[in-house]
Amino acid sequence: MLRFLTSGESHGKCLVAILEGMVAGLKIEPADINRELARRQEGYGRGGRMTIEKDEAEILSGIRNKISLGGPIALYIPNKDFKINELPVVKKPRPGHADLVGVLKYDQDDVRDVLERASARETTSRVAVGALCKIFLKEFGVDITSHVVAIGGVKADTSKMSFGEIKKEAALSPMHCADKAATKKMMVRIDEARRTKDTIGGVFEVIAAGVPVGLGSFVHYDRRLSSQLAAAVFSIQAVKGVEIGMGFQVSETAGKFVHDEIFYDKKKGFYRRTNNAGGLEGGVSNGENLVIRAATKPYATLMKPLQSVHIDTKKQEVATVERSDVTAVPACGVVGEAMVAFTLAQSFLEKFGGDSLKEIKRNYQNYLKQIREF
Ligand code: EPS
Repeated sequence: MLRFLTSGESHGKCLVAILEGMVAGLKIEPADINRELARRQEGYGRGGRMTIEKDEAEILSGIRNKISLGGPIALYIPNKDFKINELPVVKKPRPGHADLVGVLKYDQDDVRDVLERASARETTSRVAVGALCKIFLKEFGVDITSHVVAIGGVKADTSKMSFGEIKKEAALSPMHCADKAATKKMMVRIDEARRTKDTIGGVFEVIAAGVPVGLGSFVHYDRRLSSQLAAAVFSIQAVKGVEIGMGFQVSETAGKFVHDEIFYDKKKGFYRRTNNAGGLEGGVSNGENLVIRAATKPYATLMKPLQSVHIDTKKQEVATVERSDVTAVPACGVVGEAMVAFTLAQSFLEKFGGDSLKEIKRNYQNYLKQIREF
């Protein structure tokens, strides 16, 4: 079973991740991990922290001469802004953040003891783990990308674009948005939110191409790939909604416009001309691209703070103001890719098994033969 743990506080010494269950024999280039970490730091609308940090992972164990050994892989990412012991106490919880529920639940008298771990800085570790999973999935021809499809109500139109075009255009956009005109409007929207000392959320979409038919299962609720992917993406800080394929729109559209008709070609096998299902039917991947969208709430630290209550005096006061982002949806998309990559890697290992890359590839090829000969 593939699993991972993360540790670390936003302004602590470092962030740590351990990925356990990865096969032996996988070639891992540290640059491939660091490139993903750099992508997570991008995006117009970020706060000052991203100019301080240059996230880079050091591989502590599990890899020898750039090849995975099959044991746990431990990653260490130092924080440049390491000042957790000097930071002031926080007494006025921010509405929308984990601040208040955190102090109540963990019986703390300083909100800092909560926010340091609740911070989305933790997603750095997840992206490092996701990068390892992406390297693994690449061996099977799976490619994952993300793009921002809405910010503060400004929507992108990418309906006519292919996976390749979206990936290329999103990489060129300061918003990770594949629609050039929308990128500009989104940046104006962010400037406006900054000016009014407000924050905004948005929607990102993760697409996985090259996923074979048959990952996940309809036989039991916790084996559905759709529910595993939704849970993984829902676990990202600030996410308030997750959709697959056509998503909520299916509820207002007639069946004939929703379900993807089935075709057959000797070379391609079974295929579809549309992908409203987002690559998932019956909780199982159907061989089309996986398409998962997530909506994030506006970020909880407002420079013009909302009403709150001092946790000691119980007097009405405005919430604490911490350095933060106006928006971070492009970064959320990169974290979404990582969570999708981890979930797919888990699913690959479960279906095809094996302790070495060679073994799982052999099993995978065998399965592809079964599908071809069906
Ligand atoms: C983040 C680092 C944080 C914030 C953000 C995400 O840096 P700092 O708190 O030092 O300014 O920019 O965290 C939050 C939005 C949050 O609510 O905690 C990062 O590395 O992504």
